[in-house]
Amino acid sequence: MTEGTGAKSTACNLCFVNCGIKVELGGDDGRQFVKIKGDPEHPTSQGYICNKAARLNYYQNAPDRLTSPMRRKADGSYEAIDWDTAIREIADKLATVKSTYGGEKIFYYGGGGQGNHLVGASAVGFKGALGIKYSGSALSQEKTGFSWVYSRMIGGLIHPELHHAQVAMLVGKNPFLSNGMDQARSFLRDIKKDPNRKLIVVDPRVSESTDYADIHLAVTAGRDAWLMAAIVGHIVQSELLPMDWLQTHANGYDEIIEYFKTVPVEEYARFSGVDPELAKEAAEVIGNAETFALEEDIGAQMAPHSTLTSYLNFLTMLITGNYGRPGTMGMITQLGQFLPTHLGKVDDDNREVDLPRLPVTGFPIISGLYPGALLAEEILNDHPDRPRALIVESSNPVHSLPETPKLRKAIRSLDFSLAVDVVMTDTARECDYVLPVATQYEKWEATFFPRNFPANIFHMRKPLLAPLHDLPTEHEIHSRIIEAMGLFEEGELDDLKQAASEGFDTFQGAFFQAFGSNPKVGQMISHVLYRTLGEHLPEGQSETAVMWGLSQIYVMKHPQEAARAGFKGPDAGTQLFNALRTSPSGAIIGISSYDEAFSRIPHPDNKLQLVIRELMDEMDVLRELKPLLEPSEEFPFALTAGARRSYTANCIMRDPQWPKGKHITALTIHPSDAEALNLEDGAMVKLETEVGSALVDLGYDERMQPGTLSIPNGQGMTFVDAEGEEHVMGVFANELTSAKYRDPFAGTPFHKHVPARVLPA
Ligand SMILES: Nc1nc2c(c(=O)[nH]1)N[C@H]1C(S)=C(S)[C@@H](COP(=O)(O)OP(=O)(O)OC[C@H]3O[C@@H](n4cnc5c(=O)[nH]c(N)nc54)[C@H](O)[C@@H]3O)O[C@H]1N2
Ligand SMILES: Nc1nc2c(c(=O)[nH]1)N[C@H]1C(S)=C(S)[C@@H](COP(=O)(O)OP(=O)(O)OC[C@H]3O[C@@H](n4cnc5c(=O)[nH]c(N)nc54)[C@H](O)[C@@H]3O)O[C@H]1N2
Ligand code: SF4
Ligand SMILES: [Mo]
Repeated sequence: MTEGTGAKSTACNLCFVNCGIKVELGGDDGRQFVKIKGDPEHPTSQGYICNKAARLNYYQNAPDRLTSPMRRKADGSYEAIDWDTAIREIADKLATVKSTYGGEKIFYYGGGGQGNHLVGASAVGFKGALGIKYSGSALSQEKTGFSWVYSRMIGGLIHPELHHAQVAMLVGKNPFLSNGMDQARSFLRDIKKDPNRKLIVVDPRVSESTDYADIHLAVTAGRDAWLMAAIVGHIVQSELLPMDWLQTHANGYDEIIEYFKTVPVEEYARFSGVDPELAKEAAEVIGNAETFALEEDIGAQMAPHSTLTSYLNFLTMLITGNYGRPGTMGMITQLGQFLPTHLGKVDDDNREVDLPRLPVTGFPIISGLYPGALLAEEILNDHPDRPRALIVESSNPVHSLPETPKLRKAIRSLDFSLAVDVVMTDTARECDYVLPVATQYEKWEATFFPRNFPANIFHMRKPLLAPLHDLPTEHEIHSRIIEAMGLFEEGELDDLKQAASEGFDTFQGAFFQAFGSNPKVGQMISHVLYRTLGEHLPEGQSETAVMWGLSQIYVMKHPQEAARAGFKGPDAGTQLFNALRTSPSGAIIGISSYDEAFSRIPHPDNKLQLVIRELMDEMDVLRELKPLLEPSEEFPFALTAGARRSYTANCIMRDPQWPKGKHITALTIHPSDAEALNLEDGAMVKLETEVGSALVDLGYDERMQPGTLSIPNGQGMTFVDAEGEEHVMGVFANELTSAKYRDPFAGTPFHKHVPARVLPA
């Protein structure tokens, strides 16, 4: 081992919090991550990291990194091919699909994982070049129901200020293990210590986070909607309502109040599995709080009635006036849209009209992202409008979307498929071509996940080391394919290149002029920026060019916020871009003001819209007290197919050596359920669902709710070690899930509620 070479700033890419870290490189080749610490300079993580970051070397220096383009042979095996051949063949095949069927028959999936969204920004121009209309991503299998709700009610993405709220509430979220918020464990410790603050957690399991709660509402799995309706009902019936505030700031509050006056609070609470007195106590704590903030996550978003639950969660916050004040929630400004706000047309009855839809299944498209759970169904038919090609970048949908066997078959049935990834993923193994790229630490990177409020931060990270084997970035791949398709004339971009060589001011004028006069510039915007401005940025920064474009958009959309952060005048966008390039631990990009909380609501009267008719209709169904998915005699358990544990990280870590600890892969069960089935702790068992079965080790877990089972996420992937041996660790969750169990509005799958049974192996 050689000595380290001085720590460099970057961010952890293992969850969407992206804590700032300092990495020391070393080892024989100088490329190993030998020491990783939290970065105290990072504006939001401030030195905090969790247990996972220390093991990032398993991502960066994975022995299964791909180094050459791969092409599938007739026998299903892959051969390495050179880059020129790969780009030419891929460009030809995409051009053929486009000319035969139209670009909208090429579907896109992915565009970034937990740490890398510049691929998605670069893909904007790539999709424009190909005429791609339909994109989906991991967000459209968890967050689109939620985004439909905040878009309809508020009109912009919000940031719940959990750290500053007097009362905080978590619904289906276990931040002790999953983080998913800044400095999660500090938040849990601080709120528990403070006698003036309270934490309410809704989780069927006695989770590692409920240990910190003042009130744990141990809802019966899948029945959050009844519990939240009871809470809103009790708040309304106890008249814990800020009537003046509602009159000034909300539409539809009168109808909501009338509705909830008749909700049978005790009956709903009891049906949800929660003692009615405890549910009422929680409602009173919320209704009497000075400030209240609620965050939900996939425990609710991937469970029955998920979109309705999101709606009830927002109603809980808004009916109590918890918006637009410190310690509540604020509408965040976005540099690059993480999840585009869905601003559809709504009729007089508060029902959305003309919702965009998928061409074959007709399923709604929210926030511009088609639901991944519908992808296989959309492909596997003989409808003339079905997709004919798929491009997957930085995602592993065969692993992460429901019902893997069906999706595998669907991808194989396409005319063309391409995966762009750092390793040979489960998805890549189904595709015609696989292109390898530089990792997130070998190129400039950033994520568009929302950050802090009111001071919003953005962290654009420098590469830590040169790409292995000179691997290209996605930006380079996109541009090479566009060029191989001959979409620009020879010399068509020369004026812009010349302008770029003369500096930012000249480039800005020339770019806006070209944007107005040549439609191809807008259509392939990221490609144009990359090949013009990008080529004149200092060595290695070309892939940041797209951020110059996004910085221009940001300062135009949010001039006051940007000005408060110091970016003003005609070149404010360039100032912001330069701040991003020169702030190794992240920069403040805009400062919001609570005074503008309502003027930013994009409704003509700047009011919150409390009625979503489609979800009020679904709310009526709750009166029947009938679960959407019921345990049956055949499948008596509700399986959480993919819980976050200490060492899971979606599909980012494949090496079975990366996790530490016991019970890493175990199917967990309450001991009372296991004993009734005569199954011993540690035994091998067979886990069966309607679509598949798996052998797995059983782990007793007193924290589990009886009647439920749980397996970790991110397991069952095929890992090839340095000797070429294949290893598989744990259960491949989506071999067991069915795409038919999904939310009727958003198509988000019920991964927290898969009907299952467990038998001796
Ligand atoms: N360690 C680790 N952290 C991660 C990730 C990772 O892979 N590993 N992935 C990241 C990603 S992409 C995401 S989206 C987040 C997800 O973060 P979380 O949503 O916090 O994670 P989960 O463990 O999937 O689910 C949270 C809780 O939902 C509960 N739950 C199950 N069924 C129900 C139900 O019916 N109702 C309610 N209310 N709760 C229920 C479970 O008991 C669990 O405690 O984590 C992020 N952080
Ligand atoms: N059954 C079940 N299914 C689930 C879940 C569950 O709890 N249960 N959780 C769901 C959730 S919340 C999520 S967010 C999804 C996540 O599912 P995915 O979106 O499929 O997973 P990621 O781990 O984000 O995928 C990241 C991919 O990017 C690749 N990669 C890493 N760095 C780079 C890079 O620089 N460039 C490129 N091109 N590729 C790179 C990685 O190798 C990996 O293949 O899974 C979902 N699926
Ligand atoms: S919370 Fe943990 S996994 Fe998430 S970004 Fe921070 S260090 Fe990485
Ligand atoms: Mo996620």
